Amino acid sequence: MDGMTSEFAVRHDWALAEIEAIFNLPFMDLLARAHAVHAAHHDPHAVQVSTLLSIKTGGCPEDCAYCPQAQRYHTGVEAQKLLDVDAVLERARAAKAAGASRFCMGAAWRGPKDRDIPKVAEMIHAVKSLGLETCATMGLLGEGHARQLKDAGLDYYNHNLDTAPDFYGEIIHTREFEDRLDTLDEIRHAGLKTCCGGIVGMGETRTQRAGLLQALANLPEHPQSVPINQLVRVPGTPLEHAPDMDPFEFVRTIAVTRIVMPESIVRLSAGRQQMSDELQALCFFAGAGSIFMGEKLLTTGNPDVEHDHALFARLDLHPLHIETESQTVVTTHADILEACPHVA
Ligand code: SAM
Ligand code: DTB
Ligand code: SF4
Repeated sequence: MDGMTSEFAVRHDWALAEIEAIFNLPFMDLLARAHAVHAAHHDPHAVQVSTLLSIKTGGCPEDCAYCPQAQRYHTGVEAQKLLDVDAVLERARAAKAAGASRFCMGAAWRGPKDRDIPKVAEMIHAVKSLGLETCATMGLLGEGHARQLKDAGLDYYNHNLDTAPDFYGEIIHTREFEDRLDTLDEIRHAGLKTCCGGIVGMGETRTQRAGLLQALANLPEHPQSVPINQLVRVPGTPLEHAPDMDPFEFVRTIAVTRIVMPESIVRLSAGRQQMSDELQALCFFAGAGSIFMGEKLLTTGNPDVEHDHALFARLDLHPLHIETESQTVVTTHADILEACPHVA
């Protein structure tokens, strides 16, 4: 295999030292290489747009040190019951009108109970029939859950590894890294697409960031969607005073993700509200091909939709065109301008 071939190949046998060596490349070389991989596998002018909705907020029994929804931390997030289907549909229609092609529903659960599944299945079915791709993130899945969600019309399930195996124990104590791998197996075996990534900026080392990417890239299949979240430091959580991370280190993380999982779509995920437009442009160049659009993530802020549309226009980016079984999703810039005429 020559150098070019191996650079673009899909591999599942990454050694930590190899990933660290990519991380340590001179910044410009790293970005050039990541962009070449990006352009070889994807349209670098297209960005997949997802919108998030918290369908069950707060009151979570888990202890994830980053999370504003853990009951045990005093973050001001009020616990709410599961939303009803009509409320979810209203938000999904608005997301579609703003240009989203995927709608992701998040629940602050350790995992769903058997009795929750029919209610969530109804939501998934309703959202899917709008012509949107569907994604759910609800924690650990029990026996048969993934299959029932798939049958309801779910396309993706999001379940993150969050951080490197050797840093994980400093962040979460109420579930093990292996529990996450088990849920990822359930997702894959049910025929769902996997959305799986992690968080950076929690005080981990560069080697540990490489360790997270190694764990992701050496899964039996690369997740189709890889969200890279920058920690949103929420007052009241144990990580509210986590040290600043150099923004260029974040760009490096996007670039290395791009290189080690060349066919996956890398999402520039949480933390965009804290980033400049220029930093986001570097992330798109380095291989980010997806964002969350909408004023809120789950409980924290996200850039204004108008600002994102204007950013796309300034960077000559356009939303990724996605054909669903039911209909074609709004995708062109002209469609968006029609739906939101106030966008310049
Ligand atoms: N409860 C489910 C679970 O933990 O899998 C689903 C919702 S949970 C909020 C989904 C993901 O959001 C987490 O795995 C984490 O990666 C991300 N997340 C949560 N709080 C965050 C924060 N403050 N900053 C960045 N990412 C965060
Ligand atoms: C993911 O990796 N990031 C999203 C989504 N998957 C569910 C969640 C980000 C949450 C940020 C904190 C909040 O808004 O509560
Ligand atoms: Fe609960 Fe998920 Fe937050 Fe962890 S990340 S505390 S499981 S809502």
